[in-house]
Amino acid sequence: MKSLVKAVIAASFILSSATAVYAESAPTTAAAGDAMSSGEVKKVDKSAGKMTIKHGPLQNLGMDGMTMVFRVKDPGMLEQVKVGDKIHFVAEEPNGQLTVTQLKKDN
Ligand SMILES: [Cu+2]
Repeated sequence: MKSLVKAVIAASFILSSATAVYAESAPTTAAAGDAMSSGEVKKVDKSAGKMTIKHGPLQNLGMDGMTMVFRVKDPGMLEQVKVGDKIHFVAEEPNGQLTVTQLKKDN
């Protein structure tokens, strides 16, 4: 009887740890496609088509938080924001040029 109890306890440990691993990995995979990073606009340079962003971690680029210059995919993005604005954005690196491809001003 004791060995049966041990077997049941062991089995439930295996099941619960397997469930925990699945629960941790699933949301990351699902959200990876359209996850936006947070940032603050530090400079807008319309003539160069660039903006400087103090950004949080950029998971898709494997980059930690820092302040840096980005190109923008659409020059109109530079009209939507001003220095000091808090934003959410997606940056990609299509031709070795870090480019903001999506931009949303925080409310
Ligand atoms: Cu950076």
